[in-house]
Amino acid sequence: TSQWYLPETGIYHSKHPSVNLPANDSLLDVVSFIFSHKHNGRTALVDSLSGYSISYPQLFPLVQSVASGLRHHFGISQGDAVLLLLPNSIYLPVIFLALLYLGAIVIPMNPLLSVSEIKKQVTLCKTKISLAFTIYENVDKLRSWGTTPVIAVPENLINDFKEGRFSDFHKLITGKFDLVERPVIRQQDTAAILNSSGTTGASKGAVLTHGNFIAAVELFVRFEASQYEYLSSEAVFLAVLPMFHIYGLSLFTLGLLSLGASVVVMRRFEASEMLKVIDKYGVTHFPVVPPILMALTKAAKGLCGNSLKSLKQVSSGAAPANSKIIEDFVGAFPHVDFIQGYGMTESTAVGTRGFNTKKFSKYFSVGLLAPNMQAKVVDWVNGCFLPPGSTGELWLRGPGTMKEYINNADATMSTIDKEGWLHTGDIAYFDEDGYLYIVDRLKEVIKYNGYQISPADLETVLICHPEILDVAVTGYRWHL
Ligand code: 4UW
Repeated sequence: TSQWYLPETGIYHSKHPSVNLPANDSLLDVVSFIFSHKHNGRTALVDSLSGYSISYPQLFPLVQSVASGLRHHFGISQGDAVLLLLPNSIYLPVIFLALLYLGAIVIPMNPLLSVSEIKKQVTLCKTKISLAFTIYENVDKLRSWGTTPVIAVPENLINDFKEGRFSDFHKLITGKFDLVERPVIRQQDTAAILNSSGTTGASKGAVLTHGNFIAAVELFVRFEASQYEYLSSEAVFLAVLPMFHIYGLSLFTLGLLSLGASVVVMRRFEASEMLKVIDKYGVTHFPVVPPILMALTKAAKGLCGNSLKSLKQVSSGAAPANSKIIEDFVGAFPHVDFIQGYGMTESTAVGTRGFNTKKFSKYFSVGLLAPNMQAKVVDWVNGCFLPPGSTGELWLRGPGTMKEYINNADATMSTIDKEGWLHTGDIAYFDEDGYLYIVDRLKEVIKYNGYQISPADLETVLICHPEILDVAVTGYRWHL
């Protein structure tokens, strides 16, 4: 452990060689090299249901068209805040990249949120919303609340453009506008604000900069690709996990596109459809949360022929997967490389990733620290820094650490200390090989299918019920 753990300082260093982060200022500069590559017409994004796709050569012109249309028709410019209330869609990455092009601030949210929940999150950001993209069903809801303009995004171009309801989006995506000039963007400029309940209390807006996402692209996605020869531009990823959550956002809208991989987009999780999609598109890589892992294992029992044989890697994270779930999966899919990863909204998904080699198959671990990352394991009673094998609160330090919680200096200060350590609220230990194990949670957060639920937010909802006088919500770890 001499190189990666220093007992004098209590600091764990990544075992990976460090990565030189690009000095480019804009996130789009960093991922834009993909647009100039020759991908031989390879598919960038494909809608699993309709088969409608966007190829790499089509991607950048689309991004430019949408960016220019947003400027000319809707006046969107640098620093404007734009809501993205969308399920997974091949257009979500296009819109996200177009907004980054303009230097706008993207606020992605779950499209299933109620208007009052959306309102609450927006109020929290104290930001004027200049525009919202959402599904057609949400348009009236948002307009009645006063968010104008609202652009309805269709599921795919082929069927939905016959109807007038998507005319604004149609204009954006087909428009021949004068190209707008890109503003000067710096790495410390805000790219997105994502909801997170952090370690305590109600939801907060985690401010993530262009520099944070550049770190996510380089340290989380591109570094891993450099380690695995099969994670090349030949890879076909299945995007079931939501792109409004940090895991899907950093992976499907940025990281994978910067590799030239293909992303098969499923709008929602549906077990039998998922199996068909894997075979139909020859999916090789599947990022999941533990409930999907269980669904795959269950499905394996009834499989015949070559079904699901294209899968090469399944990576699970966002919530604990217990050893039984993992053993069952690995037993059912011996040909698949299974790893876990760990990250947080506040670290822009940069954390740890499993690196299984023939010698090591540490399935129960969430992996090794990403390059350029440091950690401490801290006894939360006496503040001592703990060596490998000892369990304490995990602290992380690295270039993915968010700028702040918007308009919440107290929460920011209690989460990121003066030395830049992000207090994760997770209880963990490193083993003698530097692999991290998450064993429990110190913080107040409930994870449902990988989504965060703040106990404080639930209390706020419950207390509105006329028959409820007082309420206290607490997490309960349910062992499957
Ligand atoms: N095991 C146990 C895990 C694990 C975990 C997360 O909603 P957020 O803010 O963010 C996420 C991000 C997940 C993620 C990022 C990058 C990556 O490579 C990956 O690989 C699979 C996953 O979920 O919630 C953060 C909180 O979620 C818990 C933990 O409590 C953390 O603080 N968590 N991953 N593998 N628990």
